[in-house]
Amino acid sequence: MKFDPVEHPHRRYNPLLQQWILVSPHRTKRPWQGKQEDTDLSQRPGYDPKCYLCPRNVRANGEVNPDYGATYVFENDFAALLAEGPDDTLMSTHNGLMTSRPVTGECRVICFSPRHDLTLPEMATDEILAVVDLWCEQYLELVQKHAWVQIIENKGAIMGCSNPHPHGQVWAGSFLPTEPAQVDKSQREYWREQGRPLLLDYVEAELADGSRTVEVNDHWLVVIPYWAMWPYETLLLPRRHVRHLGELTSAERQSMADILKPFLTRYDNLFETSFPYSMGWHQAPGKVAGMDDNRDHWQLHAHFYPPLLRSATVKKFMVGYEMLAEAQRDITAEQAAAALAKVSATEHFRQKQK
Ligand code: H2U
Repeated sequence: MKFDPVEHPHRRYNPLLQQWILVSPHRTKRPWQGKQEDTDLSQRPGYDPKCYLCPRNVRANGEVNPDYGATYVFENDFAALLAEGPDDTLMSTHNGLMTSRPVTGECRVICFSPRHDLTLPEMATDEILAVVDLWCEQYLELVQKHAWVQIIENKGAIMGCSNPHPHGQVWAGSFLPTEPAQVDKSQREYWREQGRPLLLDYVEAELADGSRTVEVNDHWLVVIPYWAMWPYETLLLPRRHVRHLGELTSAERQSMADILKPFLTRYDNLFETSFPYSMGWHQAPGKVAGMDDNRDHWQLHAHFYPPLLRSATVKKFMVGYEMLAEAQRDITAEQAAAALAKVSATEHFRQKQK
């Protein structure tokens, strides 16, 4: 039988995580009588007196936000990582079956805009650029002191986001977390074998192929990765070797803002909803105990993991087989890219509704 990736179940390999994922394209034909998510299409006010992220408002700990005009950063009042703690010692008993070690770090909240009613794709490009600049500054400052700086955005109630005000977070800690540790190892091995960054070779392969490309400009590429796990998962990648956000030129920062706008507009237009996702940057770690200082194998990249599958109300559940055996997806990466290519990158659905 001749292999047809649109008909035949197959597995694809994720070289960053060194894991396989199961692709079952024929499964999109199954009927859906399961859970439907709520959609919130209500227009929020530009300022909400009850929002703890809006300018001039009082936060949960009693502090007052300044009357900020663009972006605003503050220490998370409920930080998961704390600056002070016991010395890092490995505590291990029962032949290593019960092992732990203390960690330290800091967490910040980053407000993208004073406007309560906006999200990144609805912001002007120069306002998005202010967020890009903030990501770069936060990384450069925090990587001096910490092993790993994780910049994230959780968008939408479905992703557990507690507040619709446009914002992200930064968690910086004394250790290399599990996923970045694997991505470091994979890139290091590829670099040793090929003498080039893994993700730079990948960018060139995707640019030559084109079937998974969502957006491309002079400096950046957005693709549905060949090994995507979430239905509309994307990777945002620079087109040259860049190890971290601090190495971007001002033209590349501008160009990132230029590509985020149409790319995220496509996301929102796909199901005519403010597209929920978790996104985050992976980039060169700082000083890591027991690791050399060479970071040449690293290539900066951002992952976007949106949960929606069929519509604004039907999400992909990572349960059952996914939890107990292996991640699985229904539509192929190429089908997802084709669906995003069909919708407008320039006119946001909310503008059309007005
Ligand atoms: P999420 O909506 O993604 O959960 O992010 C909001 C963060 O804001 C959350 O981590 C913090 C929460 O701890 N926060 C404050 O630091 N101060 C507040 O007054 C409320 C929420």
